[in-house]
Amino acid sequence: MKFARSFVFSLTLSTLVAGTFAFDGVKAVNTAQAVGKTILFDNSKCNTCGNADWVINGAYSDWARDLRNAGYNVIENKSTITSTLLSSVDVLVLPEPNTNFSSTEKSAINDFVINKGKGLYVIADHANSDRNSDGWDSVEIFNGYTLGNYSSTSEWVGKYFGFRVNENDKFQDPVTDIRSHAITSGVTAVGVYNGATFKITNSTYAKGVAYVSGDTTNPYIVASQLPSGGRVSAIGDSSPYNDGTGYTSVASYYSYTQHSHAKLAINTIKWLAKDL
Ligand SMILES: [Ca+2]
Ligand SMILES: [Ca+2]
Repeated sequence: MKFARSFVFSLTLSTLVAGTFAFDGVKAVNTAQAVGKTILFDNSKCNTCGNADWVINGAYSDWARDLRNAGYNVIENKSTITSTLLSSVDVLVLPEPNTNFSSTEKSAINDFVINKGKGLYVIADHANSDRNSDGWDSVEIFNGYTLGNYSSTSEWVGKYFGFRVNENDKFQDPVTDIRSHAITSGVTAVGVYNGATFKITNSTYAKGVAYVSGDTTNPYIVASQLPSGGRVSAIGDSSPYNDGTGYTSVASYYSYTQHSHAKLAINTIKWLAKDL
C-alpha cells in the first residue's frame, strides 16, 4: 500500500535545500543533510493504546516518509521529555497523548516553544477518548484538567499557547470552511472523524484556520504564533493522518491520501519549522 504511488519525481538537491518543494514521492535522497532540521514524534504517552497507532512506524508512517522526502530528519521519542532531549529538535509532535505529561515535562515543552522559539504540533482527539482507562484523554491532557473541571492554575495549552480543547465530539467529512494561512495553502478539505474543536484563549497569538459547519467561533484547526517566535499548531483529530498501516483496528482506514490531509500534514510541519 505504501508503494502504490511509487512514481519518482526528478527533484534536484538544490530544490530540496531551498526548502521550497515538498512532494510525497519516494525518491531516495539523503534528506537529513538536505535541510538538517529534526522533527520529533513523541511516543512516550500511550500513543498506541487502544485503537491508536499514531507512530512513525505505524499509522503515521506515510506522513513520516513524506517529511523525510521533504528533507527532514524524523525521529521518535519513547523516554521522558526533557530540555536536553529537545535541544536538538526543531518541531515536537504530540500525537494524541493518552497518559499525562509530568509538570517537569510540561515545563520543558513550554521552554522549548516559548523561550527557544521552536515548533509544537498538538494533535488531540474527541472528549471521552481515554484509551487506557487512566482517567485522562488527550483533551484533558492538553487542557491540564479533567472533563468539566476547568482550573486556571493547572491549565496548560490554554494558558501558554492561546487555545484550549473543547470537550466535544465532532464528525464531518469533509470540513470545507478553510481559512487563508501558510498551513492551509493548497488545502481545500479536511475530515474530522470524531474529533474536538478548540476555543481561542488568546486571539493575538492563535488563529482559527478551519471550522466545522455551523460553528465559526470554535476552530477545528489552529495556528498560533507566539511573540517569542515559537509556533504552535493544533488539530482536533488524530485520524486524518492515518495511513492504514497501523497494527490495530485503525488499519482498516486510509485517510492520509484523502482530501487535503497530506498537504496539511506537510504544510503544518514546514510552518512549525519556519520553512513556510
Ligand atoms: Ca488515558
Ligand atoms: Ca478521532
